[in-house]
Amino acid sequence: MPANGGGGASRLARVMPPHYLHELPAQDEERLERIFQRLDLDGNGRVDVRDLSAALREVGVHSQYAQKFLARSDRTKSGDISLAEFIHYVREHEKNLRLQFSHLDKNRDGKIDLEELINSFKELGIEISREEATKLLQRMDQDGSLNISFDEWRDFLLYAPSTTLRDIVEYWHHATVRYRSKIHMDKPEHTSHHLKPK
Ligand SMILES: [Ca+2]
Ligand SMILES: [Ca+2]
Ligand SMILES: [Ca+2]
Repeated sequence: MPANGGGGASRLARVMPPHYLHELPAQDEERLERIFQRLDLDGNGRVDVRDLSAALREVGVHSQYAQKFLARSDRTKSGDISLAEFIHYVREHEKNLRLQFSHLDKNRDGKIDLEELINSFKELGIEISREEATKLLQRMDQDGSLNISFDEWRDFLLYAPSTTLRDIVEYWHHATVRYRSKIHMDKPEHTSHHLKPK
């Protein structure tokens, strides 16, 4: 096995149970293209900080994260993001989100429940009440199942500035508006890819 090249996917396959690996690369690319097209408000094939700020406001995330997202994904330093830059960045970001998700999902059932959430905070040295933890969980829990699936985790943390648990928690607190209610109000196609079998 080569020391560096191409190890990402196979490494994931070894540490992740099958339900962590449900999405095929082609589906994945389509999903990211759809997100990009929604972001690109004037349809010029580029996403800039204005597009990002608008999208973030819509999901209740502070627009300071728009600049951070741009800084991390704009590889050419052109001040905007092409589809290729977007896909490249988000894939890497989601891979890291997946690893972090698996750390929190102690019993490996593919969901983060309230106990797992409280325990993870504790490990981090953060004291959190049950009520507070429940509120955080509900912000991310789009389908009201009282736990967090990987898709919910991934969609909610798309614009998180890093995937360390500390940064995730800080971002989570900043994402003030209930994500779920917003999604249900507009753009029903946003959720359809979860429901529609390919
Ligand atoms: Ca660029
Ligand atoms: Ca679990
Ligand atoms: Ca859920």
